[in-house]
Amino acid sequence: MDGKLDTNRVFTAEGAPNIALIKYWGKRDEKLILPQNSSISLTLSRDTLHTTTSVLVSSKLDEDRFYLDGEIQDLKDKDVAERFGIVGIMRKMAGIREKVLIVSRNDFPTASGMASSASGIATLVYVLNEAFGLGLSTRKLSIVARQGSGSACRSLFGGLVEWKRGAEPDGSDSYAEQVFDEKHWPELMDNIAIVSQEKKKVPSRAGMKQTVQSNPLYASRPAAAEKRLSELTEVYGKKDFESLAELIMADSNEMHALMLSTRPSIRYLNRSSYKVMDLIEGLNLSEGKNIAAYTFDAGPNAHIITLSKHNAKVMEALEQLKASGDVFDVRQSKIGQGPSMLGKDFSLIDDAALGPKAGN
Ligand code: 2P0
Repeated sequence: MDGKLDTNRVFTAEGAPNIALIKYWGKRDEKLILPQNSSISLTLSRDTLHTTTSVLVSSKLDEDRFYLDGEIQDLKDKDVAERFGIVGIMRKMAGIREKVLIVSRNDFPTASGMASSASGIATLVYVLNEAFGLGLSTRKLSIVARQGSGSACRSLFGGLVEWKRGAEPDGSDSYAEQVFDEKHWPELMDNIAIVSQEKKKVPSRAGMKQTVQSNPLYASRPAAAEKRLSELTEVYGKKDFESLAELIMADSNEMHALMLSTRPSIRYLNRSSYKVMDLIEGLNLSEGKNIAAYTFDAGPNAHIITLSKHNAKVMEALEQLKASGDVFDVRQSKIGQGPSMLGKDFSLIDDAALGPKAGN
């Protein structure tokens, strides 16, 4: 039994997922999580989707404990342990031995290709930096987060964020960096059309390894992604939505084509995902220009990037797919900021009992 814990020392932070516009799908180092190519993403608004994480560090805890969405996690489970390794890395950096109680909550469907691991790990690394008194720069935090889950490093910044591939074998130059902040293009937004809340069948980690190892088409991917990334940065700077949309859809389709042609074939998109693609392409055709772009992560849910002035048309078009039962919810998100600390009132750790507050 743990002794009485001082809940005045709870630290709480909030962070958000990101949606990659140029995708990361393949590692060159499995352990350090070093990618084959740089990637770039938009951080979503915490008003729409967020992770809240509370941490208590105490010598009175006799073991690390981690609750996710109200359920205690098995830290001996391989997948959990791989991601939780960042706690050990940060504890070592801080030179402390105390155990941690972590309570984390997502307000979006976990493991449905909605980047919950990115949001969760970025928020955890951010709050541990405070709880352990480390004072690391956001760049350093992105290097730690990367080792928990690659895409997590991008959620440490707001706006348009690049995860640089880097070249060093120790990963010291493979970090995330803000390219444009969220104020650069405030009209830009992401409508997330939820077509499924099922847990994905193939975890990204195993899937991308399979693609790199087995797919002869993969050879052309890293250079193509780097080229597209620099084009995207340029058109984003000029706020050229027409070109941005082309690059976004091309990169999503290229990644999903590589998944499809992996052996054994990996298919994350479902019939409803294809209907969203048809709908957006039809809308762009009828408008005579691109007013929206679809992009998909390792899951069937569609992210529809558009501008606020076109949003009513996009939402109206999506009504058709709601009526047919293909889309059952749409979450609208602006482009958001990186994580931030919350006050004591937001603590998810109960004052009396050891564990999450009721309802978490
Ligand atoms: C991305 N995805 O760039 C791509 C697009 C999914 C499709 O990063 O093994 O959870 O932990 O580094 O980051 C999902 O993979 O994989 C991902 P690990 P991660 O957002």
